[in-house]
Amino acid sequence: MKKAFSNYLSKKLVLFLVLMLPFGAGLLRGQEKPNIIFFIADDVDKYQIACFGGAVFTPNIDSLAAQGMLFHHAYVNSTVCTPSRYSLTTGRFAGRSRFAPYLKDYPIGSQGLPSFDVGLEQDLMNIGYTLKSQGYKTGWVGKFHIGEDATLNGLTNDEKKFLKTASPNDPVATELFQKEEKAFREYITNKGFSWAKNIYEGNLEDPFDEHNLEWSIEAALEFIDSAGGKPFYLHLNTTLLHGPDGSWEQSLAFPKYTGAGLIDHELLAGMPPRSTINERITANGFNLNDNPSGITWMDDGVGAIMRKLDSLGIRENTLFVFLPDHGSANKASLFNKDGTNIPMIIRYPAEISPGNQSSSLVQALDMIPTFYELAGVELPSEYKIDGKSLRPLFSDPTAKIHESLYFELGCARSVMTEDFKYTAVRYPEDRIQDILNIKEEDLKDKVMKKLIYLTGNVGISTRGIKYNPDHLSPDQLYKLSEDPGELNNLAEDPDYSQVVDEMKRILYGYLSSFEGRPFGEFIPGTNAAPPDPQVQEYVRNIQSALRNGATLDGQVIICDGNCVTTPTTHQGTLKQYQDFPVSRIIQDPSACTISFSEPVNVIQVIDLSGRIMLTGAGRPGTDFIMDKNVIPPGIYILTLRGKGLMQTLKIRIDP
Ligand SMILES: [Ca+2]
Repeated sequence: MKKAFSNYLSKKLVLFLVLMLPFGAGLLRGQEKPNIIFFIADDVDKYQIACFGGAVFTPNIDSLAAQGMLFHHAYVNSTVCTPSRYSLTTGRFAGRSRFAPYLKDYPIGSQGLPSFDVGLEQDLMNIGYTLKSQGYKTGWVGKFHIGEDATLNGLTNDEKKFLKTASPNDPVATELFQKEEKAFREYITNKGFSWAKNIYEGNLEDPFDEHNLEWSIEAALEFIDSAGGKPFYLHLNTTLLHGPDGSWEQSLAFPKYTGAGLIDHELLAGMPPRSTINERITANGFNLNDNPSGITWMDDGVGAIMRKLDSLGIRENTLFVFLPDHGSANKASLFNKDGTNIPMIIRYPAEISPGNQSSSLVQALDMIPTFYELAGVELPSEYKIDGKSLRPLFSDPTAKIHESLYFELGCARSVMTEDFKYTAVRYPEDRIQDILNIKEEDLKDKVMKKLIYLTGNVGISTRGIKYNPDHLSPDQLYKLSEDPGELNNLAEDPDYSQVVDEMKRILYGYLSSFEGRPFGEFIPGTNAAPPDPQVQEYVRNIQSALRNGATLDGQVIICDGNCVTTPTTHQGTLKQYQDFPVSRIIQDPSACTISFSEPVNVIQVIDLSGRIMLTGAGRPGTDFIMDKNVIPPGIYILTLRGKGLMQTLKIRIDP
């Protein structure tokens, strides 16, 4: 009722503005090109933002949503930095990349495995060049991480090696970081952006391996000031919240570490001092265990940009978009929860009335065509773009933009409708041979190697496998209305065979739009292959081990004999699970109690439908108690996050 009323109001408002247009300032405003701030965070799950339901202190992001539109069903198309950031810069699926190193790895005509080797093309068909050519000043600040390119005039291998063990106080280390940062500025401006400053090449590196949000925000504020009345586009990439929670807290103690080495003074960048973060979190009634400092720190950066827009009087005509490049707990998988489904917010007072929410299916790369439409850009015919402008949602949050969405990572491709998600994993022939070349007797020691081949790259999808071993299955179908956590694969269920066929047809529609890219039996060609029976047997063994309680230590399945370990929730010690800091689990009739050997900042118990049952924290010497009145006997996902730690484990609470 309330929503219907606000829709009614916003329609009235639009009508009013349309009627006003010929008579006054409305016309003038209509002709102004909007400024655009694309605030791209790193690895953020929805629960880490209060307006999406998190018990955390994020007042600025929440007010951004209150003044604009919040999206419940926004998705990224891939869940590691490089392919997602490629799409957020070009508006294209990463699998379309014509970046030379990607074409070298996967020549046209062969199946592509989009992950860390896609990158920006020489043809400048990206947001930075396109808006610049339309009169915009276009700026890049912060993290880059879109492919490694030999044309970059960066560090030599010897210099990189030196930095791995260099002291942060060594002036040579700072000189090298400055050289690298300068090379990236040149690289980004060569790719068509007007301006670039305070760049991190990718993830944080030794010896300055610490976040510095103020360093990014400082450059962002400088860029906004420098536009001087010209319309501007800012691609603002913070390194937060990448890395485990503990790393953010640690970084607060290093305000002079930057992506250009050591600087001589601490930056404020219009943000509240770092020293006040924790006291503000607790003063506002939040628990530091559930609300690690990094979340509020990131929010402070959003606040500084909002205040800058207000001080220049340009809030009304500035489109401010907040989203992360992907989720955190299930990054490197194609699962929605904590993977592809992201917290996305758009504030644009000129066209979006306050307090709107949309449940329409949208994807993050839709932002690029949205920006083009608002800036009045007509794309050249050679600019291939995916996605659609979200502008219809600004006046009608229920407008339907997409019938389906497409996802890609390594050997996996997914499509999603409002009701179902289908994933196909298809290994190309050369990859199948790599997998089969590992001898069975070597399985125990070489599981990691096998997983690398199975999952497309080191790290790709291993978190997804921990979450649900079915993530390795060649065909997966999940019914989202009943199973939003995508844990119950219905692909082999005869009742759903028609749905599988329909979802495969939708996937085929996407796949057939990629020129020169075969995929499995969908688009036959060169090295593309249907699922291999022998590989499937390996996959079934690994899945069976995981279902029987085996876990992954980093990228390795901890195996015992036949790849099966003891069940995970029985009374006794779990020390055999290295890196999983559980010292003991005690089951009694009323509760299951976990004791930790290391601090854990966030513990979550999630049921198989994706519902969070319990959130807490753990310290050595204190117990985390799962009361059976709160968590009835059954199977759950236990997620632990702490310093240098992110673990997900399936647990069973016995009656
Ligand atoms: Ca990322």
